[in-house]
Amino acid sequence: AFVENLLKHPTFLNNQYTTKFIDETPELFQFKKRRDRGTKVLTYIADITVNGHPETQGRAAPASDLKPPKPPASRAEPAAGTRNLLDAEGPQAVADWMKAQKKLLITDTTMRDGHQSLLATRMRSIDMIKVAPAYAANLPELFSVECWGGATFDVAYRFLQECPWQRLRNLREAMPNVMTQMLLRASNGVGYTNYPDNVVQAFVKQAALTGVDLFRVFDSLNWVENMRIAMDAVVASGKICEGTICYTGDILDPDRAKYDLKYYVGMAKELEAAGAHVLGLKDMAGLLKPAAARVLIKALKDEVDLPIHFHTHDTSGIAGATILAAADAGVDAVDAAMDAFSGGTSQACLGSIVEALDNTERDTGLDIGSIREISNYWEGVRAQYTAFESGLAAPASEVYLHEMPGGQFTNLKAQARSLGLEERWHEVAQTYADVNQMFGDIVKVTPSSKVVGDMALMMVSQGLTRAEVEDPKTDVAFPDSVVDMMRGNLGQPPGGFPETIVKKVLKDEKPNTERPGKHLKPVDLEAARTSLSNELEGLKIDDEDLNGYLMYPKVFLDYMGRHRQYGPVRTLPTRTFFYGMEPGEEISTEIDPGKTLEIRLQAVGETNEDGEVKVFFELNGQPRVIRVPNRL
Ligand code: BTN
Ligand code: 3PY
Ligand code: ZN
Repeated sequence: AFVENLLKHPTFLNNQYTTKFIDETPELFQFKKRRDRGTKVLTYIADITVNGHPETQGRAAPASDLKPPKPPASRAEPAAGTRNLLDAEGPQAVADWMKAQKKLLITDTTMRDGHQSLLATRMRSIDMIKVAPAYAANLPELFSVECWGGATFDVAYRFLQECPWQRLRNLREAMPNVMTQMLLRASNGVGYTNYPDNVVQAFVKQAALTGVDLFRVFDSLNWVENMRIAMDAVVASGKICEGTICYTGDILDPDRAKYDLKYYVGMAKELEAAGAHVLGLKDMAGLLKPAAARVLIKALKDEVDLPIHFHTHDTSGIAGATILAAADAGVDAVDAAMDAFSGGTSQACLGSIVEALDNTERDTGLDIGSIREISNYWEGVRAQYTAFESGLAAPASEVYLHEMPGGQFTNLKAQARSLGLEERWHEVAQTYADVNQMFGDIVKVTPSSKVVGDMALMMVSQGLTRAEVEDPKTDVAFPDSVVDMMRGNLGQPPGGFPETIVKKVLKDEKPNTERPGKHLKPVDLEAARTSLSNELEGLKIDDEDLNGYLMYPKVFLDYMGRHRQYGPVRTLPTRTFFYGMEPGEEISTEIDPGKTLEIRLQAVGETNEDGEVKVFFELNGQPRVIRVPNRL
């Protein structure tokens, strides 16, 4: 029961760290008193200074003398880039342009997959927005900047107390010439479950309006049927639809014949026919080996007419070799992360790829000096997030055994640790592989990867083997996510799920083998807007907020509750946000465009008999006293 409850805990449902905040401080949500934004921000700083931030407690802290990182200066006015081409001539023109390039095109993933895979997705918007002008000015030849979607959407609301839409809007403004890119889980949106078709459509429409130029659309079971709603919506928005294959197995291994070359070429053709402008090849675990990349890229180039955009992870340590092999075989674009956010479960090192191709036929044309400057900035950013480092100390060939996606690896490890299974990690890895086989050898990527992870943790903690789970005579309480997937609620893998496991999980219940969205009623969007407005005391709800609420109703409402209490904390320096302030320290924070608060912490008082602490500030030179409960 313990494991069951833990697995159902909302933070685990979303593969994130636990937070004690909502459970332990319900009174904050009932807080009604109207206060100005300055006071709210001071209240936040006072609270964190006295009580600490729940997410960094007990974790390694950054060096006490760490300075906020300085972004590099812009060297020129932003030169025209891919974004200008998209705006002027549309998505097909960008696809044609890609194919006509000799140079290898590069996407920088630092602002999305880089920190999702290395820092549990915890990078705050301000750290991105500060460096965005340097990207626009100094690296206008980048193909795109991946900066939105995947897990970043809910983590922004849930853990960073900021609006993901505002992040996108600000980045778009600061980088007007380079395409922004997002990761979209097709009918699962940026969530973990299949949404009604009209919710997916509304979400895509809004994302395109707010600032996404290129949508990488994938399905967690590689089911093209379940990608059409999202792909059609992207095409309708006028933006670039990157229909994406998720790579698993090993095309050169005759024992993994389910995912052979023919399978991938077939899927690529389906995606081309479904209207993709670009073909994405998403190797989320980093399983594509160099020799296999040569074969696969060549076959895809021969068999489909789309430009190919390759994404991989460096968990095994040889992603760089695979990228160079793919470049040799004619891949059009690849993903990499800025040096300071590369390697391990993240992407390969951007600067090293640029150097490796320097003065070759595939020379990227990117300026290595600008890359170094930007990476130096990211190095300073990363140092502020030591609390969220959960890294792999060395490359691990074990990834070819378990096939965990880079974004899941560290999270699953953290979950294993919290279940007391840290010493048994290699057993978890083996069991993850066993569960994959038991489920029929499926693609493992959010959300299907989470289902496999839930099952593996449950089996290791209960000491169950695959044979015992499959034995009709043993009684097994399956995690909810497994039941849901076997019901067909994430769609169908190639060939369907094995009958043995479906029967065992569902007993006499019949699974749905049609597209899940076919059976979901459309949401009445205007009714949802009205009821949300009513829950928020008549607040006017714009389309961005409505779409956030439709993806994550509870997460969004909790965010709004905290926003009312603490105001705009998104522009606080990262150190202040996670650790509060020291007496004598001064910071400034721009709470609205042009409205900057100068904040100085004077002193922190003693806790009085009511358990309250007075915190003494100067706000723009005026003394202010804030009282907060001491909850320690
Ligand atoms: C979360 O992690 O749940 C949201 C971040 C906000 C946490 C606030 S900060 C001040 C107060 N003290 C806590 O322990 N939690 C809240
Ligand atoms: C996500 O869906 O968040 C992923 O990164 C999948 O690889
Ligand atoms: Zn990835």
